[in-house]
Amino acid sequence: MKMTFRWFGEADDSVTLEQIRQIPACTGLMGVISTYAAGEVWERDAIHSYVEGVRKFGLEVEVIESVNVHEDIKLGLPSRDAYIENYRQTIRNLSSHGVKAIVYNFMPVFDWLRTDLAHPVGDGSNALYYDDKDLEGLTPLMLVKQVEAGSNGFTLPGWEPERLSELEEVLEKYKKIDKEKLLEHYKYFLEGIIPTCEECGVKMAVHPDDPAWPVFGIPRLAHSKEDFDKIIGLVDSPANGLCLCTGSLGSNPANDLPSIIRHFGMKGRIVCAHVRNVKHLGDKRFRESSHLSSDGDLDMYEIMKALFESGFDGWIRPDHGRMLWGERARPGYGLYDRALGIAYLNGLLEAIKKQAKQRFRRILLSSIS
Ligand code: DNO
Repeated sequence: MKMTFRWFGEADDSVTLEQIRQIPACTGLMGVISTYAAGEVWERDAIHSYVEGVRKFGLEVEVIESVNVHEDIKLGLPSRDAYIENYRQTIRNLSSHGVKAIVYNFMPVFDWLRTDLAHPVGDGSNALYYDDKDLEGLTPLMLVKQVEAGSNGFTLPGWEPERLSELEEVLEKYKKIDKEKLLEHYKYFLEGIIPTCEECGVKMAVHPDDPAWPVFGIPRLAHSKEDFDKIIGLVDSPANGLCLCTGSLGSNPANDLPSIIRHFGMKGRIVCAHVRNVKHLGDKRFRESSHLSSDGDLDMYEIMKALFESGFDGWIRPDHGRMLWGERARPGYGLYDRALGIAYLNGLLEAIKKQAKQRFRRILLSSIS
């Protein structure tokens, strides 16, 4: 398991590489090059300067996040073939710079969604928050404006302005798309790109819907064990994998995370993991918490144990953190709480590994005595 950190690039992140490299056990990034709009080819020069800039700090860039899928692909429009070809070229370009995994999502229009980006936790810190009821009376456009206003001047991943500028037009097109149609379009996309991934040695990792249910009546395909079984079955290849995001899936208490992890881990389909905790506050209402098990409703020990015991050997990172100690950063992506998150995950992992070793030693001794 390799510990990593999400980083948006020098011009677009309040956290520095100097700080990231000082976090214990953090060996690399899940990187983002936020200059590209969905559908554009990520050029080799830009990838080169990002990757080389990071490597100077002794960190690896084996995973890239948010290579966004153009809406025309999800909508199944005739223009999709050109965008799929661009995606293939991006995969080739990333792989030529050592990238081995790509985190993406197939959520129509929105990436992750919150109704409050700075919800008071009660101890002076604040965190991302969602209440389905707050969406009542809000149009998608109003929500976008609200998110922009609360984002501390940063662009939030998945909320890139160029992507959302044609929001109303795109939403209108989705009126004709149901879950089955979306799944067909997803299969077409995967059939287009997975052979390229196999040629290049790159694995795709689909991020779950966040929150783990449809919003604004638009279909969503990736928020339960059953959904992921369908997705990995669309194209049966180890390159068609998952980004197991505990906070996204865990927003729905019906998702049993350790069992989901064991299920897909045993199949070798978990490519990477985002590990964080959430506090359920009611029906479709939650607040993000610190990573600590007792601060939220997810059992982080069982989650880490399931990852370890299912033989997961991919990349892991802490996810959204609370805003602490007066830090001013992109909501969810400050330094402090994510670094605390890593320290905690490191501790859990050390204990889990030592327990496994002791158990193994005991079995060995009892078999020879
Ligand atoms: C949320 C992130 C997502 C993820 C994208 C991948 O915080 O985990 O933005 O990176 O869905 O496309």
